[in-house]
Amino acid sequence: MILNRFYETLTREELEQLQIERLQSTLNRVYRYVAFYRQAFDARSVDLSRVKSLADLARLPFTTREDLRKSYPYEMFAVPLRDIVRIQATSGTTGKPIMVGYTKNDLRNWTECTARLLCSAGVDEHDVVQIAFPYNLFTGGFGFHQGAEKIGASVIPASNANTEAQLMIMRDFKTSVLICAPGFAGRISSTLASAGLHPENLHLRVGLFGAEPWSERQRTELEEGLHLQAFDNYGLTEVIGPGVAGECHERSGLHVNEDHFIVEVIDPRTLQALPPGEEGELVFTTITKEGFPLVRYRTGDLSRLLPEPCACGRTLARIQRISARTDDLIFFAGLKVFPSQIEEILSAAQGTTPQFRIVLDREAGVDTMDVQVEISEALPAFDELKNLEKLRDSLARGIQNGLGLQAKVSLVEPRSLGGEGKIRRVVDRRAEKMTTKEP
Ligand code: DLL
Repeated sequence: MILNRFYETLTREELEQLQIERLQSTLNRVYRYVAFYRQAFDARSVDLSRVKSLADLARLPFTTREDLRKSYPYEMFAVPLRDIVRIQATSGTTGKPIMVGYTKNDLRNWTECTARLLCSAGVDEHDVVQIAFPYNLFTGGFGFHQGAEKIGASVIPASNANTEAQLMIMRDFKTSVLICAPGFAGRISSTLASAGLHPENLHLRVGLFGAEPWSERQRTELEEGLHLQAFDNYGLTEVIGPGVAGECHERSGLHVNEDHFIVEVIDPRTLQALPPGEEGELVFTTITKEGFPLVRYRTGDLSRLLPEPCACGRTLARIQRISARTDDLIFFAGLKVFPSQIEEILSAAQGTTPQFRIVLDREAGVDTMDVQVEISEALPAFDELKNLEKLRDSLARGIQNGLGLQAKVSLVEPRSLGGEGKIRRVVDRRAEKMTTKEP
């Protein structure tokens, strides 16, 4: 099913014409209203009147997460706050989050984008859609909610209720579509199995999963464990949230909503554009957004453009499922965190920057995080057990309060994690246990 046949099946020439018109208008707006872009374009002597084709994009500067972090809270907004009707946020690399704003038009376009992905997964007005993404500053809950209502489905904002409550709703309300992170879907599946229930007791037929990396193996397990057809969905808060790209029934690549976002793939080292088929970092330029437009935003996500036409009939380009990231972003229990954010909390509590290591593992299908922190020799009464316990608890509390993460903190002997600068910051043992099933 194609929701918006006009835009989803344009010829390449028609699409590029539309993109360039929308790009020009975006560039003029950001130059006029966002100081960051005015300075960045002026520094490169960009003449906007000479941006006449998509190839000219390459002359424009990139925008990075660091640029957005520095613009906290509102400096990247391209309209006055009175025109902003929604604010969402993503966690920053350190300290402050990245705030994004939507105008009424932005919300309309975002709704259209997620509605398209729901439609391409076969969701319609007869479906009961259960959204098990949190409804908060994170974009997953609200983003899909709007789209599912547009389709006319019956939407249940189950949000972050626990797996037992999700299952009860699912069974009693006859949920047919589940939308959440694949890791959480795995936990729902495990809870179902441990309750001795068969997936046929449920009425699920479609799952839209995303917001974190997952594999084909996880797809198979979720399909077996929950009796549904699973679709991959990709997006990021800075660009809009969910709705940037998603799979159609062919399930071989995610169609990018290219009438709203121009996608490029670049070599993250040379920053040069790569030809279709080659793996590199995804870069997006928004071309309809009013509140928070972005030019050449470096996502840190590695993927490739799939050049062949898709059998579904859509002409929108496809990207392959995200293979990895260029940075050390950790995906943990539905949350995203950079080691630098943990470091910041540890140093604030300890008064010094401690050596630390983050060990990620999986026990009984659930992610665990152990933050191993070297005790400073300067700490008074290092040998007093009570002091150590206090320190450990206060670090764990700091991580919980600051980042919402439930992590175990282990205090280890000075210099036991290795010499200065040699520590492997993150040890992820989950890959070999990347299964949604109980061991
Ligand atoms: O995760 C938006 C979203 C919500 C997408 C619901 C899909 C479904 P952020 O919290 O800003 O936004 O995180 C964005 O998550 O840069 C990727 O690294 C990762 N990510 C998102 N979707 C996928 C996916 C939302 N399908 C960051 N596969 C992105 C792999 C994904 N990684």
